[in-house]
Amino acid sequence: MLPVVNYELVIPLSHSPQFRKFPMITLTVSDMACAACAETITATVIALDPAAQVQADPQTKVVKVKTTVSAEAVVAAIANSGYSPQVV
Ligand SMILES: [Cu+2]
Repeated sequence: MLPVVNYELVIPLSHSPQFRKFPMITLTVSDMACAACAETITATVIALDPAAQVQADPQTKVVKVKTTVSAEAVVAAIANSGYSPQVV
C-alpha cells in the first residue's frame, strides 16, 4: 500500500488557490528611507502573518502586501515598528 499524501498539507498556503483570492494591500511608507527600513517593515508583516508576501521598495516608498490579515492590522503593526504607513 502506498501512503496517502494529503496535498492540502504539502502545498504552501501562498500557492493555494484560496490565498490568491486575497487582494494586494498597497501602502506608502514615506519614512521608509533605506533597505534596512524595508527589511524591518517586511519582518514586521511576516511576524503578523508568516504566509504573507511582502514587497517593500525604499526608492518608491511603496509596500505591497498579500496577506489574509486586514489592511488595518498591517498598518497598525507597521506603525508600531515606528513607521508611518498610509493605505493607497
Ligand atoms: Cu532605513
